[in-house]
Amino acid sequence: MSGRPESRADEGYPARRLLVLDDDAAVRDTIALMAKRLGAEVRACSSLAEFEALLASFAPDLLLIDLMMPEVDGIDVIARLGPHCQAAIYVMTGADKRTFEASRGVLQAARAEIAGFLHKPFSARELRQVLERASIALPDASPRLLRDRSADLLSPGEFEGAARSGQIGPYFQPIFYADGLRLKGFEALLRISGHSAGYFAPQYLEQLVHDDDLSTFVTDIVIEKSLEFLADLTAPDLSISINIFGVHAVADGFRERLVERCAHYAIAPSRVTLELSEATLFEFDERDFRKVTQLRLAGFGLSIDDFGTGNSSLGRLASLPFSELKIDKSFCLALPGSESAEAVIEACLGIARKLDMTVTAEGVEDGEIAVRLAGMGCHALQGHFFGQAMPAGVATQWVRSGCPGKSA
Ligand code: G
Ligand code: MN
Repeated sequence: MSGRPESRADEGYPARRLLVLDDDAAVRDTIALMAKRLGAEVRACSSLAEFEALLASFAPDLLLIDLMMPEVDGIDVIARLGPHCQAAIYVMTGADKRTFEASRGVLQAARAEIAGFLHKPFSARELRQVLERASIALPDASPRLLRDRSADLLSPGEFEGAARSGQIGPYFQPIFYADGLRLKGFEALLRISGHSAGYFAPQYLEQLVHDDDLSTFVTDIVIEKSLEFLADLTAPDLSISINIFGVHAVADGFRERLVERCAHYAIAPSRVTLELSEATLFEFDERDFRKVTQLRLAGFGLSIDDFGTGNSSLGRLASLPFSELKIDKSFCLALPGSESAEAVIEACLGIARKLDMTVTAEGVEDGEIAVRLAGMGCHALQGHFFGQAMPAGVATQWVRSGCPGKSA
């Protein structure tokens, strides 16, 4: 950083239009000064009336809203913005940590699209990260990058059409060993080609959950394309993780078909990990337990995905032969300031150690968190810091050229 100008506007980041709502004049002035230096255009205000007027006249693309103001309730302000607000919303507060975390939970529950949270006092560097993140509109950008995407959303009929015509398939996101240097493999993530730049809305997953025929069709494509991708890589150390709905994993004939497809591509089952969400476990009965155990006995890795968000009991986790636990990204994203997220991650690592499971942390967005998670004992790391999901051809080229841009 030494001697570099503060402004990033000259490095290809489009100027941001930032609107700040805070009752404290000193905070408003400081943020305005920091943001201007970073090349953003700034307006700041302290009342709801001014805020709403500026929202219309200034048309900000980034909002920074204080949650603790004597006369305005930040949570209500955000609730009033409604789903059509085009700006990325960042909230800030100087509340104590647990209140801050609870507010964050309330906001996330009420409105999924909060772009980020800043705990006061924050540094110019933290603000810079916010401005930069909001500026880089990557195609596979995290849902935290805010745009109202409802206009892009395919109707259920269009979605089914896209799936049936082969436009829905896997992109591949890299997973690194915790040293950050060695590639472990990829996770196959569903994306729609040629539409919404690869974004996959939660509504589509819902549709798949409710349409067994369509989800079976899509799952078969994902498995086939993933195995084909892995075979093409011609790198026998690399593995692939595939998300599977519980109902498919335990369906009659699934294991036999998967064994046959792996044999077709000369891929050892141990290189294929099936990810089942923690919530799935809750629905499993005895027959399902047997089917899942048989998958493991056939040599496949079994991963419990989004761990920490479902309702599974530790007893269930212990009685199934999972080989990997994937800590849900919400905990890793919250890690910088959240003691409760740290507690959950430590508890996950503790139980995994006892049950002889490896641990992969998802949602690793910066190097400091990567180092911290590695230090805590995670085996593998996945997230935008290491790379976004890429189409098969791009991912193959990326591996062949030595994984450029791998950061740690
Ligand atoms: O449910 P599962 O854990 O398989 O979901 C993975 C999802 O997480 C994908 O949609 C992927 O795009 C997203 N994702 C991957 N890496 C990151 C990251 O670093 N940050 C965030 N916010 N999301 C990520
Ligand atoms: Mn997953």
